[in-house]
This record gives sequence, C-alpha cells and structure tokens, in this order.
Amino acid sequence: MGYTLAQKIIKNHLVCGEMVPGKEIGLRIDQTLTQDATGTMAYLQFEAMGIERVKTELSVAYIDHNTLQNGFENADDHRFIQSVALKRGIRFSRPGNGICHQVHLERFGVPGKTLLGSDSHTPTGGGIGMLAMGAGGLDVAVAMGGGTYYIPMPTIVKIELKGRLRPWVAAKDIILEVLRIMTVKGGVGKIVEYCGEGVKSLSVPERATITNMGAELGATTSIFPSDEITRAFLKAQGREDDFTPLSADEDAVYDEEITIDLSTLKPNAAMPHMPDKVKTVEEIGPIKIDQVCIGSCTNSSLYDMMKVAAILRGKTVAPTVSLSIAPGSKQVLTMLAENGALADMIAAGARILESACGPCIGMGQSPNSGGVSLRTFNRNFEGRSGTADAGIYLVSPETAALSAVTGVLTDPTTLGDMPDFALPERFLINDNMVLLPDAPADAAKREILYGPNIKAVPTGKPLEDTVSGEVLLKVGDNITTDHIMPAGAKILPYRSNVPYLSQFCFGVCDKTFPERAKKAGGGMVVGGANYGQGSSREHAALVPLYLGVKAVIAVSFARMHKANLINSGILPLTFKDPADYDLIAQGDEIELKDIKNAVISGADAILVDKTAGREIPLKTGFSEREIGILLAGGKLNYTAQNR
Ligand code: MIC
Ligand code: SF4
Repeated sequence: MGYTLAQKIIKNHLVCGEMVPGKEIGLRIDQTLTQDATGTMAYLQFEAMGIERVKTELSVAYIDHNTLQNGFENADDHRFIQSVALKRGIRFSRPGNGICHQVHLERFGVPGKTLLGSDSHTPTGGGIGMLAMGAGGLDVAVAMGGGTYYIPMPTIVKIELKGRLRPWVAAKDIILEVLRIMTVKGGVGKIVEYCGEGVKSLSVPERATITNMGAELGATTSIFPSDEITRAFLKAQGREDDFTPLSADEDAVYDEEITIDLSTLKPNAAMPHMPDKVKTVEEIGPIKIDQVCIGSCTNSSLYDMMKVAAILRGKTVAPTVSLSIAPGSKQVLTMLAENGALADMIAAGARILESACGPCIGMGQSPNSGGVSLRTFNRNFEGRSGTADAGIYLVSPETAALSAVTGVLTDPTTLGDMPDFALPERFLINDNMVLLPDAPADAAKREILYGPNIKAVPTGKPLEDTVSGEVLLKVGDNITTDHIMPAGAKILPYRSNVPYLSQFCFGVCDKTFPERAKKAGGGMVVGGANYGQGSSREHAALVPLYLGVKAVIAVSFARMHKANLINSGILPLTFKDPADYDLIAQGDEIELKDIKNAVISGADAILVDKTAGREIPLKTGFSEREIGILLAGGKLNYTAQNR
C-alpha cells in the first residue's frame, strides 16, 4: 500500500509514535516562523529554556501584525524580538517586508520540509508541498530548540480537483466551496491533500490561497503536490535548487474523498459571522456595501493584485465605498510599483496600506456601525473587524475589486473575457529587509532588549487530586480564540502583558467574565463543539490561566487550542455523551472528583454538579506526554522538571 504525500513527509520526519490515525506522533521540525503578535511570548519562553542558539535548519521572525505603533508597546516588542532573533540564530524580517506567510512562501519555503509557525495560517506553505503547521508559541519555541513537535496522527482527506476554473472564478472560490462542504469543524484531526487534473491549472499563489484558508476547516494542514508549476515558481524566485518533485503514490489510500469540478464553480462569499456560511455571490444578490478590504495572507500575492489592478484600471471606487489594499509583501508592492499596476489602484481611489496584516486582525479600517464590508481575508468572526455589529463577507479579490467599483456585491464573471495573468519569469528579488543573525562568536555581545510592557509569562500549578469551582461561563459551538482573547488595534499592543489583556478575556461573549472570574478565585468554562477554533494564539489559554480557569469542559476542541490549554496546565475535558452539555448551567458549582487519577489512568472523570445534584462522565484519554505536562501544571514546568 502506497503513501499519500503528507504521509510521506510525516514518515521522513517521524521521531516517535506510530502513524495510526488519532495516536500521538512526534515530528522533527526543519523550519520555524514566528510573527510579532505571538512572537514575544514565544521568545520569552525560548529564553526561559536557556538555549543559546536555534537548532532548526531555518528560523525566521517576522514583524507583520502589530505595526500601528500607537504608543511604545509595539516598538518595544519589535526591538525585543529583533534582539533575541539575531542573538539566537534566527533571521529577522523587518516591518515593511510583508506578511509572514506570503514572504515565507516567496523566499524560504522548501517542498518536502516541515514548517512550524506560531500562526494558524502557516499551512500556506502547503502550496509548495511543505508540511506546514500552526502551533502555540511555546511549541514553536521548543521546536526552535530542536525539540520534537507532537500531533495526533491525522487522517487524510483527498480532494480531487477536476476541470478548470472559468474566467474570474478564483482559488478563493474553491476553498470557500471546500468550507461549505466540510464546515469549520470538518477538518479537525485531518490533513487535506489536493490532487487531480485541476491542480495543474492552479499557480502556486492560487494553491497557497487554498492551503492558507484550510486553517478555517480546523485541519492540521493542507498540501498540494510539488510539480513543474512549483519548480517554475521557485525558479522565478531564484530558488530552483530548493525544488523537489513530490506527489502521493498511485496506490495511496485516503480516509475520505471529495471531488470538486472546478468548471462548475461560481464566485462564492462567506457570510457573517463564519467562514463556512458560504453562498454564491449570485444567491446573496447585490447587497449594498460600505467597505472593501483587499489583502491578508490569503489573497495578497502579485497574481491577486494584478487582477485587482486590471479591474480597477480606469474606474473610480463607488462614492459610498472605502477601498483599502494591502499588498502582501515588499516584493509584491515593489513589482506593482514598477509595472504601473499600483498607479492604477491609486488612480481608482484605493487607499494603499503597508504590507502587513492590518484590517485582517482589526488593526484599523473598522467598518461603520452596522456596515457591510467585503474582505479577501480568511476570517469573519464576530467583532474581529473592530465593529461589533458589522457584517463581514469573505470573497475573492476579483469579487472585491469589482464590487468596490459598483458599490454592491457583484459577480465578477459578468466581466466576460479575462486577460492572461501569467506569473513573471523572474520576481524582483531583494532580501535587504531580512536581517541575518549574528555569527556565533558575536552573539554573546548582543544584549536582549526588554521593555516595560513585556511582563512575565504566567505558569500553572501542579494538578491537584480534585479540582472544584464554579462554571464561570457557558458558551455554544465554534467559539473562536477571537471570542476568548480578542485582538484588534486597542488590545493587540498588549500581547506581552497578560495581566492587562485579562480585562478583555471573553469580551465578545460576556464582558463581566474577567471580574467574575477574579471574584470567584477562578473556576471552569463549559463549551460546545470545536471550542477554541481559529488562531494559534496561546493567549487564549494563558489569559484564562491568569484568571484562574482550571478546566474547560467542551463537546470537542480545536487542535491547536487544545494543545495550548495543555501547555498552560488547563485541563481540556470532553463530555462522554455530547448531550450532557445541556445538563450543566452557568453558575453551577462543580467538582472534578479524583481528577488526577483519572488523568493518569485514562479512565473517565466524574464531574459532580453540586448545584444540579448529578454526576456527568467526562473523557480524559491524554497521551503519556500530555499527562506529564498536565501533572506538572504546564509545559514550562514540565520542561524544567525533565531537564
Ligand atoms: C489571526 O489571524 O487570528 C492571527 C492574528 O494571525 C493569529 C495569531 C495571533 O493571534 O497572533 C493566528 O491566526 O494564529
Ligand atoms: Fe495576518 Fe490575517 Fe493572516 Fe492572521 S489571517 S496572519 S492576521 S493576514
């Protein structure tokens, strides 16, 4: 029996464990990336490990999220990250160089390698056949130190692409279709592998759009084969030597199969407030729009920008619409400037933003009250834009650009024939904004520069025999890390200051949560299915830890958040019978009787609901390594004990 592409890369990087779905496997990590919003924590944790120099083949620290610098906090974080990076053997991508995933794809990604990034959209690298995964900062710090990365062995979903896209239908419409089919929880515990004839008609930037937004499926990662199209892309980036052809074996066996005929797809849009609430643009109809934002790690390549410029050329943005465009990298922006496309965008009235995450993470461009915003981004979670009652629709760059001109949601296939948007034979290569690390001999002289906003990372306490407390909050299905620990322009500058961040914990669900949690001296949270989906931010675990949350009891968990809870020493427990979710109420006093033994033995835990007077069985089922971490009260304690 042959292997799928993902299984081949896993097999080549397997440090421990068996490749049996659901069983924990340990992987060797070749490359890491961090961004600044998760990077400060990752590097504080790396420093706490006392490792002189990274042990990976390549590690890059990007600055792309917090770039407003509305105060000293961001600048201090950047300076801190720069000092650690250069001292410890990590390349430093300066602010202005671009969004981590776009730049990494252009300049550093290598087919067949493993990449671990402290950002959930790291699977963008799957567009060139990397096994690229997102993780919490602490897991990335461990990988930088040469440590193994652990995941449950995923099942493999084959998505066979047939036919080719019609003019003006985009890669974004493919991944929106996949989201419609699989939903935001349909990818948990799975790797999505693309194959079939249709793959050959997709360029690397289009493939990367698809693997990027595979994060919204909850998938461990997504991957495309590495073929002649990959070679041409790497060659145009002056990196043909990094190319290796890679594909699944003919007789590979998949756990699930989905077929999509590209020629039947229409422009899609994800409606507020979930990336899987997908309908065709035609079905939604010509709703009036107030804002259009083009950019983000999903859709900011040169390829996307050239289409946008072609649509805007000679037109003017509708009087009622504000259009912003953030090209994904310095390479993209420079090439647009040189070939004149930037001038077309500016002439049409687009507001050009720096090459960074910007509005995608709520760093500016919040829509007006009740406004409708079309965005080429990957997430439209409630409140993420900074305007609580705004309606965010996720669309392709083509749909976004045309709608910006018409003022209403408009299907771009009405444009008729499409010019040929071939990729250049040679991208403009200038890595002058990537600083190389110190030579080992010089590193000792470099001082690590902290700032007053950079506070200590909270650590957990060893697990007690019995854990009890109040159900501080009960939430429903698909709660995102943006609900648990919101981001945005007002909060993001405090990513290195957990005590300050704690005031905003669960702000989208219940603003009284932080006060109540403190008053009660901590307690528990109850959640529905897919709890903690979305980002990799470990702040969604560290901040609840700081507020005294001891356990989260949910119907099911998203992969990265579950790992972050365990790393923080918070118990993630699931209902044995999902229907029991209905039996617990917010405010109930509960006890996890003899929980320590249950965690150790893997037996069911018993939740005693003292208020309701009933017992509810919960599943434990942690790996040996996870048990060690939970008993120690988190991964930092565990690592210190096992040194
Ligand atoms: C996001 O898109 O939500 C982020 C901001 O990039 C996060 C990381 C973070 O919270 O810093 C992610 O996707 O992991
Ligand atoms: Fe940045 Fe948005 Fe991509 Fe997250 S999803 S890395 S905030 S562009």
